[in-house]
Parts: sequence; structure tokens; C-alpha cells
Amino acid sequence: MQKIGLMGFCSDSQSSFMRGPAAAPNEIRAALNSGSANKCSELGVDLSQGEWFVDLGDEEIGDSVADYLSIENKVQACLERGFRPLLLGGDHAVTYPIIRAIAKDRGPINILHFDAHPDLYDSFEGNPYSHACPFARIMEAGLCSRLVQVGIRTLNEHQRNQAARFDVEIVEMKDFERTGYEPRFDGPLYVSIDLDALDPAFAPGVSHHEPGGLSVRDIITVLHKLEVPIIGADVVELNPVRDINGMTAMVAAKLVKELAGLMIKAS
Ligand SMILES: [Mn+2]
Repeated sequence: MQKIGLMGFCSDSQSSFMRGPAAAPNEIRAALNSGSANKCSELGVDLSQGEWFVDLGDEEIGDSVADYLSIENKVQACLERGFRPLLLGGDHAVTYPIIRAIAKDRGPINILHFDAHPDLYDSFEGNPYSHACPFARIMEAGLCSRLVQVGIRTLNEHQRNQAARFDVEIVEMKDFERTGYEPRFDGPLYVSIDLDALDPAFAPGVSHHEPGGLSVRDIITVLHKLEVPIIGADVVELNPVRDINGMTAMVAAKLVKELAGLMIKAS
């Protein structure tokens, strides 16, 4: 079985509104390892047992574009060592170089993306690598065969046009409960979780508070319904500066446990 490699990217140079997510991996790891909870996923995988869950530590990423794009090499190295990557942001910009590495290894992949924002801007405030843009870069490079976005509640005309241009399947937040969203994928899947997909009541520690979002349980329920192997995942956009009593870090740690549990169980 392929081991899971947990790796953090201390990177927030592409954040448009406020910095802070570079400090997130430490906080998520502290929540994961704190004595207040065990390491069992709800489906019965104990991450503290066996050798399937390996902490590969954090990578400090500098502020230049070259530093940012070098995240691809770090993920590639993780893949070459035989790990399935479970990655901590950092802001959401990290997902573009991550997917570059994974698609280079496996070809275009399916992505399930939880977010308040579609992150499909062609460019944001003059920056094509902004954390508002990673899924535009991913789609135009042909790295993704199918992109499904869940929890979206900030679409403007430009991003609606971008979604149509790239055939993105969007489950808008306003339709999530009414339609009873059920995930349907027919091949290996990458899962990207921006914590601002959650309602700020559940996850106050994010840079962009967008009320009216998902609950932690909503995301876990969707994850538990997945019937395809998860080849990689990320949990991004925790901003410790905005967090309250480490609550959002614990939410991130919970999602890491559920993702890792699914990755181990399905393999
Ligand atoms: Mn977002």
C-alpha cells in the first residue's frame, strides 16, 4: 500500500487580502498532535497505528514567483519517494503547482474542490498566480479532466464566464441542500479544501469571511460518500491570525484525519 505523506507549505505570498496562512501548517500539526483528541478517523482508521501516515514536515516557501512555482518540485519529490501527498497550505495558490506535479505523474485528474470562491480569475489585481486564480491556471493547462466545485457563493460575471469556458461543474451553496448533492466520480480523485468553504461560524480563522457556508459535517458527509480512490488532497487558507482559540486549526486537523483515513482505507 502507498503511504500518505503529510507536507506543509508555508506560503502566503499570493494572498490578495491579508497574509497569515504561511503559519498554518504548524498550527494544524499542533492541533493534530494535541492531546485533546485521538487520531482515529470516523470510518475507523487510526492514524497513530502502523506506518501508513508519515509526517514529511514543512517547506518554507519564499516570496518570489520562482519560489512559489518550486512547490511543484517538492510535490514531485514526495511522489518519487512513493507517497500519496496530503498537503497543508498556505494560501490556495499552492494548489496550482501541486496539481502540476500530480498531473505530470498521472495525467489530467478529477478534482473535488470545496470553497466559497471559484478561484477562476484569469488574473487578480494584475497577478495571474494570485490565490484567486489557481483553478484558471489548472484548467487552461489541461491538468484536470473534471473540476467539481462545492460551496461556491461569490460568483461574479467574469468567474461565471470562466466556469463556462472551462466546463467547471459548480454546486453553488444556494443549491447545496435543496439538490442534496451526491458526489459522483468515475476515477481517481484529488480533493482540495479551502477552509472558507465553511461558514465562518465553523471556521473563523480564514482571511475571507464569507457567511452562509457549509458546516464541518456537510464536508465530512460528502467525503464519506466518495467511492473512488483519493490520490492526493490539500487543506488550505487557514489564517492563524484570524483564528479563535485554535478552533479553525482543529477543524483543519479533523479534515486531515478524515482525508487520511479515506486515503488509507480505500487503498
Ligand atoms: Mn476561498
